[in-house]
Amino acid sequence: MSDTQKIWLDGEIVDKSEAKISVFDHGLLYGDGIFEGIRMYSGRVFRLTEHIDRLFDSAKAILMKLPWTKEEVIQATVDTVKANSLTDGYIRLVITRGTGGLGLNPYLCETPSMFIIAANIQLYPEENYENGLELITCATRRPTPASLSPQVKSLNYLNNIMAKIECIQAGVMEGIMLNEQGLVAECTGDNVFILKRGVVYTPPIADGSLDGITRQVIFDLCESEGIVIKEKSMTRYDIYTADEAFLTGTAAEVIPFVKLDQREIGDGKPGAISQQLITAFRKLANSEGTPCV
Ligand code: PXG
Repeated sequence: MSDTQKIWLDGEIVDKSEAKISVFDHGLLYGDGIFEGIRMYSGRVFRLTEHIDRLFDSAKAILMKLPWTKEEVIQATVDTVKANSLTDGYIRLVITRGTGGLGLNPYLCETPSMFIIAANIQLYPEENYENGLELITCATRRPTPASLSPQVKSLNYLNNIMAKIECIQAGVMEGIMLNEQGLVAECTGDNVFILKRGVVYTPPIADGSLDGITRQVIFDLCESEGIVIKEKSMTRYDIYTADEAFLTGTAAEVIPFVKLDQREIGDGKPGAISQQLITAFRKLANSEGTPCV
């Protein structure tokens, strides 16, 4: 994006060069804040209400009182997209705890700050959708929901970043993260699905994954496409021996993976049901959403 990029910051649209927050903001000092990553297709924001609902749930869970209504946040998002004349892209909505002292106490912080960035998106290369990704299992575990709920999309992503470093060092783009019991939770920024004997399975969110918006889209699409889908706790064995496997996320959309820890999944090629869901997802993403024109 060029220097003319416009950022929404605490109620104003400002130039990228003017979009600054304090070094005393607890979002920066402690990762005390929340965010959403949202996509837009063909001039419409995809599942915007669902993202804003999740953002407000994150705020409630961390006792952050927001000075905006959901309608105002939706309007701010649309205004940011318009200010950047975007039709397709990625929207990052961030809310920080606000400025405070050099201590953890969030009650001493002033009002939360919100900024919204609307940008072009860097996608996985199309060949990854055609040939499928290779994954590893990361040694870094997802923390138990008893210490921090994975539903809170917080500004502290170090756990996922540690796992992402492992992926990059291994020469792959994503990796499976297990919970403390060794059950499959999710990937560093995506949810996990497998297909076995015609049924799609994904781990229950209680096993340590984010309740992904795209994950929910897969449940909707399976229903409309007549595909059986179930939640099931799984170990790596279930993935190694699956017929097909794919990931979902706002950035990745629906993308097949064909290898985990050097085991080929199925015949090592993206499966028919995965491809059917990719096609159905793309059709849906380009046909619904909150208009920004
Ligand atoms: N798990 C985690 C830990 C995530 O961060 C997902 C699953 C998928 O959820 P959605 O709601 O997007 O279907 C996420 C979302 C990025 C990026 O910049 C990451 C996400 C979303 C948007 C951008 O890598 N992660």
